[in-house]
Amino acid sequence: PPVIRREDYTPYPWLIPATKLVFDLGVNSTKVTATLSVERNPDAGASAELRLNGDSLKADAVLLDGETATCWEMDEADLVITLPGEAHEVTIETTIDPSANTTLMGLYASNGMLCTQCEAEGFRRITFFPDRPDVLSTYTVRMEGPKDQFPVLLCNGNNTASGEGEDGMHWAEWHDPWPKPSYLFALVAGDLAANSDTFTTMNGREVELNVWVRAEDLPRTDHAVESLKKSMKWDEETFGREYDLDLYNIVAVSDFNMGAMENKGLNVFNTKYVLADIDTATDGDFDAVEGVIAHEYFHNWSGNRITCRDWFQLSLKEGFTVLRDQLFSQDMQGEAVKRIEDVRILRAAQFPEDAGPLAHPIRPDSYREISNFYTATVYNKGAEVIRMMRTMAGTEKFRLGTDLYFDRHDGEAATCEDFVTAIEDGAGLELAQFRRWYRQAGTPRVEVSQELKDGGLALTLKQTVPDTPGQDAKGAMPIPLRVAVHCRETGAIGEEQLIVLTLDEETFILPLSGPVPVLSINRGFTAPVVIERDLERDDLVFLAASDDDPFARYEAMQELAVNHLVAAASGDLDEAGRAAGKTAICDAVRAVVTDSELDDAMRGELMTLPSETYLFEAMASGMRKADPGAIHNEREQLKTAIGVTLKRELESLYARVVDIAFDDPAGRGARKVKSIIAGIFAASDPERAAIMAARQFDEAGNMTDRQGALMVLCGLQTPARDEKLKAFFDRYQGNDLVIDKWFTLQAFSLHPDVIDQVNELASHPDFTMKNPNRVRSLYMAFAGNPQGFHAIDGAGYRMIADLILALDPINPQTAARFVPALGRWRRIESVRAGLMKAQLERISEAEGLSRDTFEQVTRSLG
Ligand code: B3K
Ligand code: ZN
Repeated sequence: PPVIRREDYTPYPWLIPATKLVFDLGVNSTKVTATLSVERNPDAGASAELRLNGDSLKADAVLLDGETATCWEMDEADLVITLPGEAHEVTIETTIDPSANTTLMGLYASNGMLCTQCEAEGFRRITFFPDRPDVLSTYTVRMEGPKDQFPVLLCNGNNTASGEGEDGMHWAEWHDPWPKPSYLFALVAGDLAANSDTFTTMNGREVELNVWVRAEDLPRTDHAVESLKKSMKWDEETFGREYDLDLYNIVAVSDFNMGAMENKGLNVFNTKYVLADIDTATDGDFDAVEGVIAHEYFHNWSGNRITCRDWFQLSLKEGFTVLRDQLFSQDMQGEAVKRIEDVRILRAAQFPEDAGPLAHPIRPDSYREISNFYTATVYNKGAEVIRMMRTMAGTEKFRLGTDLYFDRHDGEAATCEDFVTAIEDGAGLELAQFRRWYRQAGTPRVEVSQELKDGGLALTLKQTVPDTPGQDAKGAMPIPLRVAVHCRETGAIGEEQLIVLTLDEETFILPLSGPVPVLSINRGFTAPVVIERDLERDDLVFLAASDDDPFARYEAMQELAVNHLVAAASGDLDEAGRAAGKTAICDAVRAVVTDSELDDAMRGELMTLPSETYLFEAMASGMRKADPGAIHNEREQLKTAIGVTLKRELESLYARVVDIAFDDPAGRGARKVKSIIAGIFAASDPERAAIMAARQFDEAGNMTDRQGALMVLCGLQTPARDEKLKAFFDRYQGNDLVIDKWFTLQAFSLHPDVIDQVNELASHPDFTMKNPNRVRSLYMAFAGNPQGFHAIDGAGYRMIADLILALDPINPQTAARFVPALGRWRRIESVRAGLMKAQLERISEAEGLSRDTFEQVTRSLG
C-alpha cells in the first residue's frame, strides 16, 4: 500500500456544489444512484480528469449529462472520468450488500437495521465520489424501502417529504442545507423508537431532539437526552456556539467500530455511549455517555462547520473537540477529579504511544491507512496542546482566539496552521516556536534542579525531546508550567505563577514563602511533559498532604509510589530501603484516608496507585527496560502493606461510606472509595475481601457497587467468584452491554488462571468476532491485563496475535487496534521482548493482511 504524504496536498480540480443520492434499501442488496453536479475548481490546476474514489465497488451504469458515458475507466478501485467541458452532471449507479459488510465502514446491517459509518474513507464503499474532506457538497437524499422492516428513515439535515409507495414500500426525502464533506454523510433505516425533547437556542429557535434506540432500550435514554441539552447550553455559554438546524438526531447501534460519529444532524452512536440507567451502568459509564454526547455535539462547530482540509489535519477537529468535551465535563463533574482522570488517560494511552514505534506528531506527516491515526496522540495530546495555548492566553483571550477561528473559517476545510494563526491573532499570543508541538513527536522531559540564591529559589529547568521514528535532533518546545514554592516547616503555601520554559535550559528565580522551600510544579498538569525531579520523600509526603493544587497533591502521591515501585522492581532497594519506602507510602495514604476536609471523590483519586502500564513507562527510561513481572509483584506487595498497616483506618472508612445513600451528592465518591478499599483488602486479606465483596454484591442497588464487588471477586480464588459471576450473567442475560462487562471483568482480573479463563470465554456461546464491543470486552481487556498479557511463557502475546490474525479479514480497523500492545516490545525486558517480537513477525508473514494491520505491524517491527 502506498504512503500518503502531507506535503503532497493539492486541491481537488473540481467542485461538487450539489449531490443527489437515491437509495433503494435492502439488507442484502441496496441500489445507490448518485448524481453529482460538477464544475471546474477555479482555485485548482485544471484537469479534465474527475477521479472518483471507490472501495470494493463496481459501477452498474455511468451517465454524463443524462447520456450513457464511455469516457471513463477504472484505475484500481477508483473510477476516473474524462470530462470534456467546464460543468457537467455525472450519474453513477452501484449496488452494495450491507449484510456482507463486516468491516462496519460504509453502509452495513446491524440488528436488522441499516446504518452508515463514513469517516474517514467509508463513503467510497457506498458510491464513487471524491471522498476527501476538502470537497464540500450540498446533499439531497431520497431513500425508499419496505415499511415493516424500516419504519424509520433518517438522513442528515431536514426531512422535506415522505410518502407511501406500492407493495408496502415507503420513502423519505432529506435535504441538508449545510455543505459538507462525504465523511459526514449518514443514513439510518430501521425499527427504532425515539426519546424526544426540545431545546430552545440562545436566539430563541426551537430544535427537535431525538435519541433513537430499539423500543426496549427507551427506558435507558434519559441521561443521553439530558446530556445533549446540557451540551447545547454549555457550548452557547462557553464558546458562543449555537446549533444550526431545527432537528438533531442521535441513533444508537450495537455494531460500531468506535464510540460515536458526528454526522451532520444525525449522530450515530455505539449503544455503549447512549444507554445508561442505575441498574446497568456504572458512575463511570454515566460520565462517558455525557462526555461522548458532548464531544459529538461540539463537533457540529469544531469539525462540521469548520472541517479538515486533509486527514493530516485530524487534530484540528479532534484535539480541539476533546479539549471542549474535557472542559465541559470539568464543569459538570468537578474540575479537579476530571483533570486527574484526563491526565491518567493521557499517561496510560498516549505516553506509551509517544515512546514507542508508533510515535507520531499530533499532525502526522505520512500514513498508509488513516484509520490507524485516530490515536491518543491526535486526540488527547492534541487537546493538551490546545489547552497549553489556553493556559498561556488565559480563558478570556483564548475565547477571543476561538471566536476569530470560528468566524474566519466558517464553511471551510481548514488546517492546524489556520487554527494556530487564529489563536495568535485573536488572543494576541506569539506562537512561532509553539508550532513545534504540531511537528515534533515524543514526550518532552524536563529535568528540575534548584538552589537557594539571593533570597529566592533559583529553579533551573532543562528540557529534552526524545528521538522518535524518523525524527531526531529536535528543537526546544515552549513549556508552560504553573509553579509555586511552599514551605515545609511553616506549612506556608506559596503564590502560584506561570513560567514558560522556551530554551533548552533556563533558570527562573522564584520567591520563597519560608525557610524550607518545596517546589510545586506543573500544577494542574499545564504541560504534557515528564517532570524529572529528585524530591526528598518528606517533601513528597508534605505535598501529598498539603498542596493547595489538587492535581499536585495527586501527583505527589503518584510520585511517592512510582519512585518506590520502580526502585524496588529494579532491585535497587535492600530490605531496609524497601521497608522505609512502604512505610512512607502508608503514612501518606493514612493522611489521605483520615483527612476530614477531603471529599471522597478526591480521596479516591489520591488512594489510587499508579497503573502498571504507567509504571512500565517510568521503569523503561534510559538504558533500563520494564519488567512487567517485577512491577506486578511489587505493586501487589505494596497493596498488601497498605491493607495490613491501615487495616483499622480502612475499615472505618469503609463503614462510613457504606452508609451513604445512592442519591446523596456524596454517593459517587463513596462508591469509588468502597471499591478501592475492597481491592486493597483483596491483596492483604483475600478471605476477608471475598466476604466483603460478596456482601457488597448481594446488597448492591446499582451497577457501580455490583461491578466493583465482582471485580474484586474475579481476582480471588473463592467459591463466591463463580457463584456471583453466574448470578450476574443470569440477571443480565440478553443485555449486550452488561454481558460485555461480564467478559471484561474476567479478562481483566488478577486471577492466576486468567489465560485459561479467557480461552474458555472465547468459545462461550455469547462470544462473537462480528461485534466490536464484544471483541474488545474480552480481548482489549485482556491485552490491558498486565499479568495475563505479559505471562512469562508468551501465551498472552500468542493469544493477541491469534486474535489479530482471525479478526483482520473480518474487521481490519478493529484488528489493527490490537497491534500497539505487542508493539511495546522494545521497552520491555529481553525475554518478553523476544516473544512479543516473534508474534509481530508471525503476523507480518501472514498472507493478505489488511492495509490497517500491515501498516501497524510494519511500523511496530521497524
Ligand atoms: N470522528 C469520529 C471518528 C470516526 C473514525 C472512524 N475511523 C469520532 C469522534 O472523534 O467523534
Ligand atoms: Zn471527535
